[in-house]
Amino acid sequence: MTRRDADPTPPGQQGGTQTLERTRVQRPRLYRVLLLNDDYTPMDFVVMVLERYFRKSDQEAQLIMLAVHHKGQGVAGVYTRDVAETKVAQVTAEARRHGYPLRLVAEPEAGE
Ligand code: TYC
Repeated sequence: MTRRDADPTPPGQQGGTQTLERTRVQRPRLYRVLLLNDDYTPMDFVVMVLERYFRKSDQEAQLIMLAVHHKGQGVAGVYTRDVAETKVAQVTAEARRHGYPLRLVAEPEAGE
């Protein structure tokens, strides 16, 4: 792309040189928000969190909650870093308000 305003040529010498500027954009790296199992957080609370904070349907939320309950952890959602960290903070705060030990972590997707 040529940009007149990026051309460092002083006034009066214009017309000789133009600046060709190429801009490369990169996709932001993505982070998984992992939900970790524990023995005390009620199943209904985890399902509510998945629906309200991670926009899962009731059916999806039940499946993810049960997978975490049986396997120890599972993916609640995948987001850019700021969004992932905000969700971890918001859900952790909500769990603590209820007195539940629910834990979540954000981790970069493999290979990134
Ligand atoms: N294991 C919990 C129970 O039996 C339920 C649970 C599921 C807790 C998923 C946390 O991330 C979690 N009440």
